[in-house]
Amino acid sequence: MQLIEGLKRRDLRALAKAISLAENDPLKAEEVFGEVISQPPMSFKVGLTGPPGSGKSTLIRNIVSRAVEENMSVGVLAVDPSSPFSGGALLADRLRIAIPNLDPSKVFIRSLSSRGHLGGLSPGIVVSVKLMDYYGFDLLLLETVGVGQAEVEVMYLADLVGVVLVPNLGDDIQAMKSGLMEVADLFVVNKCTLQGAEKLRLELESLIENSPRFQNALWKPPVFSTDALTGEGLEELWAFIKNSPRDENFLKLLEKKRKRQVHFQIYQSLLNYFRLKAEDAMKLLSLDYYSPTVVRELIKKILEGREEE
Ligand SMILES: Nc1nc2c(ncn2[C@@H]2O[C@H](COP(=O)(O)OP(=O)(O)OP(=O)(O)O)[C@@H](O)[C@H]2O)c(=O)[nH]1
Ligand SMILES: [Mg+2]
Repeated sequence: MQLIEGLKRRDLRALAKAISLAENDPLKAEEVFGEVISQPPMSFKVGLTGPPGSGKSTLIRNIVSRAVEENMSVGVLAVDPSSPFSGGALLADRLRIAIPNLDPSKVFIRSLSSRGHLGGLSPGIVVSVKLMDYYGFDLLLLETVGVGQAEVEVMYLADLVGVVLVPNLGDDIQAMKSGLMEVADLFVVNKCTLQGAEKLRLELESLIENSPRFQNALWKPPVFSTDALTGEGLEELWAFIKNSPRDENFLKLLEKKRKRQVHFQIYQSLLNYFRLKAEDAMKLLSLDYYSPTVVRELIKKILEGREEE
């Protein structure tokens, strides 16, 4: 198949087409690309998540610039809860403006919607990340807004996760911080020139110090203060990201994370399979009440591949 040949040649147009197929027909994509992408991870994947407007895309823009300066190839996947276009398209436009001589063979940007028809993580995401991973970018950046379970879950696909926060988000941020705490390997206090930035940084440091997750852990998330517009603190953040694949403690963490990634990928893939098959099967059902017997029948039919009967 031409598309597979293209993927093997690391042709970016083939990658773009393959992702479109994953978006439109995830089960088919798993079947078609299964063998090609059944490989150990090839790209170092860095995820950024955090509240809307905290500056994730602006930080990514800076990171891409730095990486390109160092002759690295970069893939960016912006995952938007609802629209597959707004976030990624905007990011791509801004990147083109920020880096005028952007070599299209070095930088690949895509956006996907994070949620599927029936809610939960959109079935195309796992395969899309795997496809981008297979391409073997020196750096693969994933952006999701840190609101909603599906969005935060995308971060389970990343090797290193940065949670981007900004000062003065109000009290509800407290709850969110604890949710984001679960996925964070590092924190970024962005817009650090705003009032309250130092307070937020201290708060985070004490949260990390007291969090059961990091008691006796070999990894404690560092906290970076940045201003993505002026570039303050970006060198430190970039140096940290760039050097982490060579950090002994990080490599130990990564070993655990990679196992969890595989579990997560398999789990999502199973969920998708049943979700999509069930969606088809339910179109043919007309029941006014819930019946476990019917559910069991459906499971049997799906497993036997007879769901279209
Ligand atoms: N003052 C200041 N403004 C910033 C900084 N970083 C980003 N901004 C601005 O904040 C706004 C949101 O930035 P984005 O990078 O789009 O934020 P985002 O987190 O990607 O937003 P969503 O993808 O919508 O969740 C833009 O107007 C940026 O110019 C910063 O460090 N300081
Ligand atoms: Mg964004």
